[in-house]
Amino acid sequence: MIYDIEFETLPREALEAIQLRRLRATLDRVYATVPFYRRKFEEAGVVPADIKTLKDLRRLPFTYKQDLRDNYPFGMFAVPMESVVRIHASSGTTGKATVVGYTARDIVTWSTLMARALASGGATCCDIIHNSYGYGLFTGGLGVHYGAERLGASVIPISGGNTKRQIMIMKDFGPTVLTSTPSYALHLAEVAREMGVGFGDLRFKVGIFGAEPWSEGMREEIERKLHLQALDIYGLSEVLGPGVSMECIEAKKGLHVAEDHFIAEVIDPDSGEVLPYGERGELVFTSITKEAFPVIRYRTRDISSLNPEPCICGRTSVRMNRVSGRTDDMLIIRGVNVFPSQIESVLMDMGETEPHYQLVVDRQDNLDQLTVMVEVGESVLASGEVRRFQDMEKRIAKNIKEFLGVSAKVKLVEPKTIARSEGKAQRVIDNRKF
Ligand code: DLL
Repeated sequence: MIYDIEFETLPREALEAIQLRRLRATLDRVYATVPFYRRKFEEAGVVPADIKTLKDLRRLPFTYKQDLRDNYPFGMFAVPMESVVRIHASSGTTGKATVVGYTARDIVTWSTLMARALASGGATCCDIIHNSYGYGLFTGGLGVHYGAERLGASVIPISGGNTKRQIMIMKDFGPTVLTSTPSYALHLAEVAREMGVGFGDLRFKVGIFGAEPWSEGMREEIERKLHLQALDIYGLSEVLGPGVSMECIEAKKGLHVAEDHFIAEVIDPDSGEVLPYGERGELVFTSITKEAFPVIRYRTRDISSLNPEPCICGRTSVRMNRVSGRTDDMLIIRGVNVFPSQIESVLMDMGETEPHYQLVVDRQDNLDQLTVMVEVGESVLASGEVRRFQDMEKRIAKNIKEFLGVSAKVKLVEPKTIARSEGKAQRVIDNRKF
């Protein structure tokens, strides 16, 4: 079903006319209200009035995650706080998280886009949605929740974790749509099997999975183990949250971008040049309807390509191909975004270990496991007390959990055990298969 039949099936010309009108209004607004954008535009020698066509967007400077951090927490909001009704943030050490805000109208926009997304996965008001995305500062839980309510479906706000209870609720309440990260979906299947519950006996027909990279191979595995159709949903807090793009159940081939709200570009990450349709590069988004937190040419670091071909579902928007990786070293561990540099800060702030560390990521029972290997100095080693090492491992793990919100196993190792490199240090060994 197409939720927003008028806007989701606009002829290209009409869509572009809307995009240009909304883009220009957004540019006028950020120039007037966000000192960061005014300064950046001035440095680039452009004023909003210079943007006369959609192609002129290329004249505007990019916005980076670092810009958000530099303006922490609310420096890039385009409305006064009294108009902000919701705040979300991505994980990060204190002072480094990226914080985003929404006006009441932004929440309506977001809910509508999420209702569209759920509907493009075949959900209707008759469905019961089991929402295992985390509720909290992360946009997944509340994003899906508001969309489900807007669609008129019944939503179970189960959030993540407490897996056995989730399986019990699935048996008792009979949900028909599952929303979670793809890795948690596989974990649910595993736990259900251990409990003697077959997904084939549950009522699920579709699962809407995202927030982390996954592959076609993983789609097949999920569909086989969970007896449902697995669809991909994409988004990021800086641009909106979930609902920036979503696959349709008819084609299951590429994610329809909500182009009446976001302009998508794919660029060469090194030169910054805009690439033609079909070529792979870094996704860049400009929001054209958001009030509290508009973003202009935001560099997502996600790698994908755009496909303008018409889709059998009838939607006319451009589709982005599955995100195949990132241009930076950000890891997504159980849905939490983690930069190796954040772990490094925790280690360095504690000052008890050497600056040689490595992060090993594995997937056990379909759950991500992060192990932080870090060298201790000769003097610590000389003390030779096992209890002291164990105590230190526990304290480091506790600090990582506290500052980054991610559970890690910490393993202290002897001096010079971690391979030294001549070029870039290999900080991460990611054994997960996407
Ligand atoms: O992960 C929003 C979201 C919630 C999307 C629920 C889908 C479902 P952030 O925590 O800000 O927001 O993380 C955004 O996650 O830049 C990508 O690197 C990655 N990501 C999100 N969706 C996908 C996906 C949410 N479908 C970052 N495939 C993004 C691959 C994804 N990576």
